Amino acid sequence: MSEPILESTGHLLIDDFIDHEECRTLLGQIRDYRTHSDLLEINRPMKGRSLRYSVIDGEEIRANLPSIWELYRGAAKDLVNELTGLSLEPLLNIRAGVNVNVMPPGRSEYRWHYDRTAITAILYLNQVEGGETELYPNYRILLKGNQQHSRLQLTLDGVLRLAVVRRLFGKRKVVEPRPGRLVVMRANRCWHSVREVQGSEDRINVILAYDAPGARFEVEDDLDSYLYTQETPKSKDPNYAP
Ligand SMILES: O=C(O)CCC(=O)C(=O)O
Ligand SMILES: [Fe+2]
Repeated sequence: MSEPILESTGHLLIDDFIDHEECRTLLGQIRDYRTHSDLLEINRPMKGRSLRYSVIDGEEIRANLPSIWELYRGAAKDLVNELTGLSLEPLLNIRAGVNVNVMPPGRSEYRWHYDRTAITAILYLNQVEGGETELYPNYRILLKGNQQHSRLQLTLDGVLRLAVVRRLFGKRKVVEPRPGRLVVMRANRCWHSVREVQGSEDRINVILAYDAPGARFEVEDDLDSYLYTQETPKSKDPNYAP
């Protein structure tokens, strides 16, 4: 097993995880899916960068996009475990475990956030103008276990969100979407977002999330309705338990 380099770097970029031909095949399958199913459009205005994207959730992927489902449970999982030196698994929460994000040009962007999971891999399927992922790897000071939704964690997160603190202590990485490119990150410690998509083509990528076997997340229900439904959220920031 290789050294768990991810722990020190917080993220890793791998070009050509899959080749361009495979990207075209997956894009074709997503295009076919879209001819019979409407995408779910999510619009959550925020100060600064908002969340404006469309998504195919994991339940839909399992039922309709078997190649992506297999990639999630096979090759991508194996790579993640090799990179982390851990035995992580796909999430029990299938809807959140694997997503296709579709971001049309013009107004799409993805707000700053941490993911709920230990590891997320982002697989880009095409090249577009704009739509770069911005990340601050290993930026968060994450408390242990059930303190992760404590007042102290909220305070720490609030301090790290300040632009001045980010400038002083953060190391920002900018990743441009390229077909076949994979970014693997320690997602609950990596502050990340997506810049507005420009040009004329939808930005399409696959989000693959992993965690310890049987992991459960306190923020689950509220965060799922924020990310995967058009319901009004119960809290302004459901990344955090109220
Ligand atoms: O599309 C990206 O580059 C990142 C999306 C993201 O952070 C997410 O879906 O949680
Ligand atoms: Fe994310």
